[in-house]
Amino acid sequence: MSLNGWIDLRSDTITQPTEAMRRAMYEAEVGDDVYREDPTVRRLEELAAAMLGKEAGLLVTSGTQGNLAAMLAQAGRRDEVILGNRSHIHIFEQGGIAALGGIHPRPVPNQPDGTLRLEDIRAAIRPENIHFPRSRVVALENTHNLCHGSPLSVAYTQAVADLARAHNLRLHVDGARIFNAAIALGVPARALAAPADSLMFSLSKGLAAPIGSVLVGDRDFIEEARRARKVLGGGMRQAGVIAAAGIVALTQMVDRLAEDHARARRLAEALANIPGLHVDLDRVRTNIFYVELDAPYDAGAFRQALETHRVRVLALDSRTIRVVTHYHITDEDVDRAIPAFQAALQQIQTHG
Ligand code: TLP
Repeated sequence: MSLNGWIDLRSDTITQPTEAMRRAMYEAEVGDDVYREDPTVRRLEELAAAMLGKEAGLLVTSGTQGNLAAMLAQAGRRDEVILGNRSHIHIFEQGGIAALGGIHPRPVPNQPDGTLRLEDIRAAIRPENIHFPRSRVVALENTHNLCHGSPLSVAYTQAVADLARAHNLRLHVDGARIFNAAIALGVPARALAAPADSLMFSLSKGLAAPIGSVLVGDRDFIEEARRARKVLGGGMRQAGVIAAAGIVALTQMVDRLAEDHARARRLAEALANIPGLHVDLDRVRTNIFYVELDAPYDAGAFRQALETHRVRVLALDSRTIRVVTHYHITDEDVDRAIPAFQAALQQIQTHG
């Protein structure tokens, strides 16, 4: 079901709530969640915690708020977080951990597969010294958005957790797309979450809920995160209307993510065959992939040309576009998109 005739490959965030979600929202039993009196929010939080194998969960308004609340709960002013130089927290969250939390970011290079090398993490951990901030948290991202939607394995996540713990640091996972990672790797999401002290995942991306992410972790962490969420303005009242859609997302929309991965794969393989476009097929593992354009093609012009065919993508820089499959991208949309990419390239060749 494409949206208003558009094949919108910009992001899985554009997905709209399913009929079952809209019905559940309408029927949701609600209360004041700041008083913890919303039964639907509590049900969602318990379900999320159980699915991720953690003690407790906390509904937050967005992935950005979830990551920030997790950092505020685990690090203070003058502390440091070790994170990837291409991580969403570092690139796309307005530097919120520093701006609002006084937490210093310590970026280390993301490898092409989204990992941070263990030796780079080790080297970034601060020894006790009056000149240095104190290292408190290591943050990973799974799947890794800017690193080709790569999933990080259980073994790798465990290795980072072991290293972090040996130095008294905590491990946070930005798991906005953790269920995509689980499906791509063929492991339960709880196995990917097990090594982490805190994990955020999104309801509002591939799972198609309209709003919300959930933080999971142990009870003490969740209580701190609940305080942090409140100061960030995220203490919601009758939030059961949001949580109801989230419950549908978790019970009905997880397994189908495999279809998004298969369609991304098919589209990526077709685009890789178009002269002028490059896709690193080895890296196409989930629902996100990147396409590089040969010089002198310009990604911005290409994006515009694609829109004349009612296909939308994101241009990341002058050579790179991002393609994301999701609930509203069907097999027919993939069939229609392929000639559109071909035609758009010809258009910018002729006019550009
Ligand atoms: N990602 C969005 C944009 O912000 C780039 C997208 O279209 O992919 N962590 C990761 C890994 C994300 O990809 C995102 C959103 C977030 C956190 C933030 O989630 P929201 O948008 O709910 O604040």
